[in-house]
Amino acid sequence: MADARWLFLSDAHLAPGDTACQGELARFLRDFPGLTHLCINGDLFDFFVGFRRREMAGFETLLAALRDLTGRGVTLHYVEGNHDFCLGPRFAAAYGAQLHPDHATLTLGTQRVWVEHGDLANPAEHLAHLFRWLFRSRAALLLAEFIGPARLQRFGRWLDRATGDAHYMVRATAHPCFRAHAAHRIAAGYDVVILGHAHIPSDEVVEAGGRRGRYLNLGDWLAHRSYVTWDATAGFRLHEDGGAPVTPPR
Ligand SMILES: [Mn+2]
Repeated sequence: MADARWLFLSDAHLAPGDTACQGELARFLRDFPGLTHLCINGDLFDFFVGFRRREMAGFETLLAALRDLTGRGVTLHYVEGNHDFCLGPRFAAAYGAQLHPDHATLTLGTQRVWVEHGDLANPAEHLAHLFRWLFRSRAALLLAEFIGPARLQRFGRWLDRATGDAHYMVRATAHPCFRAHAAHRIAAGYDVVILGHAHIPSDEVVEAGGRRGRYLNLGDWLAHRSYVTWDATAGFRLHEDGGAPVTPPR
């Protein structure tokens, strides 16, 4: 564990067939120095559902990169978001991923870490909550198998265009919700809470329930090229613009 180097990243919102964006992220992951653990914290894809025997088309570049990483021994955790969900056992086996439909809990060094996409943090996102519940129901999964990946993807893209701008505005003005969500977990005994979904990178000390913890928001890969790293020496660090750390080691 002494040489472990973690990378946490979310909200790339990769579009099917966009090999330029997928290629850039694939190269970033492939060339990331010393990477031992990758944790994707949701919304890697703009719309992605796991099928029992089929794969959604147009994401081959990035999926091949994930398979290459785990093939060379990198541990892959995938916390599902509100745009990529129900990935299921076939996806886990194909890409060597450990799936977390709701959240992941980790211990890094001496710190207890809670990782969650964050779409449930904002009470104003009624529609997103409804879709999360609806899409993960057994009936929806059966219906998805019937509809098939190609038609479902067209539906997902339409849904995102129809609701995306409104959701973004709701998120952008709601950062206290994400901090409050983190405070709740810190009060419950976690030391570090990592969320995504807000598309706003953030690194804050949060005091709650007589405890002191840290709230990190990954921001997004889509616009900020932001991400978080952890190693035993530097601890957690937030990076922006695909490079230099915004926060010093602590
Ligand atoms: Mn999201």
